[in-house]
Amino acid sequence: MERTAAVTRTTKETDIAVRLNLDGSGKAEISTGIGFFDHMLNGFARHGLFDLNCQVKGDLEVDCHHTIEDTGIVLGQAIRKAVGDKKGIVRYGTCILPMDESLVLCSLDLSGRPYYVSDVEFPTERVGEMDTQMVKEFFYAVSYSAAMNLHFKMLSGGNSHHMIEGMFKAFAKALDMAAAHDPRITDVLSTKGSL
Ligand SMILES: [Mn+2]
Repeated sequence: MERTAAVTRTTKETDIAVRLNLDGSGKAEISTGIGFFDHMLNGFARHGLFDLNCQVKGDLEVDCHHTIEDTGIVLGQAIRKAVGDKKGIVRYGTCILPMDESLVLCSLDLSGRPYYVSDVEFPTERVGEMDTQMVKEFFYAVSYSAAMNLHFKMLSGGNSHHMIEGMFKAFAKALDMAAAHDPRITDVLSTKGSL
């Protein structure tokens, strides 16, 4: 059975609809109004082999902040819903991913306890229409709304586009690993008995 979730969220600032299939094949339909952010979400779906439909209408006349942060909230909610009771899944996922000169580490735990840690600083303020400050806001929102412990370390940085793209792809592959089933795990992988 495929693990899917559909989440919508409407506020005075944004109108967001996300459909996610953790057991997909990398099909993405993304429209956020921010070209570079679309490029990142496409990479997330493709490299995590998730199916992701993400339709966002945000107040881009203000700036990109609400649109990107709120997409993180809704994507996190969809991840949390799609992983469900977490029975039989690996729970932890880690990826070290190269993107030309950049090398990024992402490690996460679908622990039920939100925590976000990152040492990443970007050399430029923007990539396209996206403020690089919003990378933290996006992943922080994903981490608390998915209730996951999420870490990033930039082992080697350089070009902001490469650094951010490496983060989205490493996150996708780490999440795919954490959400994967292991036939040896018959219940929830925790000595507490729940996650
Ligand atoms: Mn690119």
